[in-house]
Amino acid sequence: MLRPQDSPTRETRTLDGLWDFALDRDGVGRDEGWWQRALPEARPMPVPASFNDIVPSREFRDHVGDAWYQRTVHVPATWGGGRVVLRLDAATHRATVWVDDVEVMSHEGGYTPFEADVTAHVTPGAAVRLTVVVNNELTFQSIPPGEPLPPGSDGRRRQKYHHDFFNYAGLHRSVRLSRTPTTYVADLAVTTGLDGGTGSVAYDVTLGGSAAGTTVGVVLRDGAGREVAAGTGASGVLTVPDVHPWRPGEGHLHDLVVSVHRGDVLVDTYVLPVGIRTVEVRGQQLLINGEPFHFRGFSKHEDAAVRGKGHDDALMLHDFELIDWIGANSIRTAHYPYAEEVLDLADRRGIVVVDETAAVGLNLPLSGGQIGADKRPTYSPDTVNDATREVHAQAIRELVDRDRHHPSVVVWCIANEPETTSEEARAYFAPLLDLTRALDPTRPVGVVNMFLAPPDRCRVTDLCDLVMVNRYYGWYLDTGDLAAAELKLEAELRAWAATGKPVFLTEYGGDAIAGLHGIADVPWTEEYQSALLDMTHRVLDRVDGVVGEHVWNFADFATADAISRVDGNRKGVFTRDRRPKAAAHTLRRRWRGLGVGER
Ligand code: BDP
Repeated sequence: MLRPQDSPTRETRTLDGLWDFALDRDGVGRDEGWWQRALPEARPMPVPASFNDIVPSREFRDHVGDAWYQRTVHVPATWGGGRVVLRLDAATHRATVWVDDVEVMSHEGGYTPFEADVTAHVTPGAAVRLTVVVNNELTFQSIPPGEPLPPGSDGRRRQKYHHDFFNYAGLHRSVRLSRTPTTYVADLAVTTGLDGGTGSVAYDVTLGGSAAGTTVGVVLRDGAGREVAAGTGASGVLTVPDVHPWRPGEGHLHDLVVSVHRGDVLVDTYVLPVGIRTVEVRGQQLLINGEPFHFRGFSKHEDAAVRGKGHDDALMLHDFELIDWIGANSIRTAHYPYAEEVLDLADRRGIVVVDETAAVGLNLPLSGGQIGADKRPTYSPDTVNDATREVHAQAIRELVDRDRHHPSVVVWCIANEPETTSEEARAYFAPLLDLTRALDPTRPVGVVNMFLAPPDRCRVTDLCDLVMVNRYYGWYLDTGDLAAAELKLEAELRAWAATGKPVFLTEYGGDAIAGLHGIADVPWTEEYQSALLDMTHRVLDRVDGVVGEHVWNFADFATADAISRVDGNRKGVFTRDRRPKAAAHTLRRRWRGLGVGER
């Protein structure tokens, strides 16, 4: 699925802004056909945003079930004779969409886009009623999983989930209506290569509509707009002598301009930004353009006060400025695919990305912050099962399809901290890893390992291209005893390194309440958070085969209520409103190589 864009032959309109909104408290909207008329007791709701924190009430924050969005959409009179497409960049966790009285699409999964050709249901020059019902229920057959709890004392529905971030829901990203020609570029597959100073771009164009009498041409332009290669035909390989590659820290992009002609008439044109670069795991190194790359950075979250997981350009830009300020070179999209705008910006700024599905919390022994509280097997006919795996496979297909053209993305991460010690876990993950490689043979793929599955017990990491481990020595283990933590972390990382694969510490860190200080090793203080990072870095610098360090987390973020959480998870190096804690300066000194007293 190609993203909508403006071009000489295409036009797009965003439908962002205030929509009408109604919580479906009693779950009656579908039976009563709410899409057929104005929503009952509608109130305004911003798109994009989570609905949970807009209204100051637990009813909104903790709502479980359906929530309805509606607005009027005017279809431009100039759009006659074209194809009209409605696209939602994300609806968390699933949605059904109506144009007037006609159901046009449904989608499962909260973090990938979906679209429908609605040409037959709209009239250029007239308005339609657009209705979306979003549902936030989590089950063992959703990604991420969850399950219903008995109703609360107020009679309201409740649910439980195993991941450590608030279950925000709603229309988190843009909604767009766009017009394309009826013969159009429907899909593009691009693979880049490098051979010394020569780059290559293999391309394959799929046309939609009637291809009769058309010719396809491509032109590749460098960042300065100069034509560096051209080709004819729907597929081929472009060769670029003296290529300017995309590389970490320098997001040089080319534009691949695809044009479809019928005779002399331009039928459609589509422009895809392309970064010419290679990625490879060789021995214990991860190579970008043949050069060893060391990940320095963070796992993040899409999370902010008021708007929850709603995408916001200002916050995104600010975060990238902070990433630059601190000297990081990479991020991981924990624990779900982020807005496409984030990857666009990472491409342009040369920030490297580990791109993750929303498969988090497939681990029942680790439940509600307690280990061993839930005795059920994670993988069984009644819990995570074959149906879950199919939903998970679809999430992988949609992630790879959406993000395969981003040069910033160098690793696929298909799950965070699942249960991986059982035979069932191996049987669950082996086909998913195979699927990812079949979809994209050009990038390494992995599963993030958690501490209950050390090297001698994990049954999944040996199937991965690299070792990705989250470790909280000094926090959840050896709390307050950094000397003990240092010994254990080193022993474990050495054991992982002995597997012969590159080792990436994908999470480490501890909570700190900004402004809380202490002299000795006192957990929750800014000093302790910094000391824990310093301890970890000493270990990382001693162990060969380590290719990366991603601190958990970039910023404090919201979670479900829990006695171990103080208004959310405080492992941020920045507060939720992006003020640096002491740890931010600690990291900046390391990552920018600053000497004592330098700022
Ligand atoms: C890790 C999880 C992450 C949590 C973190 C924590 O991957 O989602 O937020 O622990 O407990 O296990 O802070």
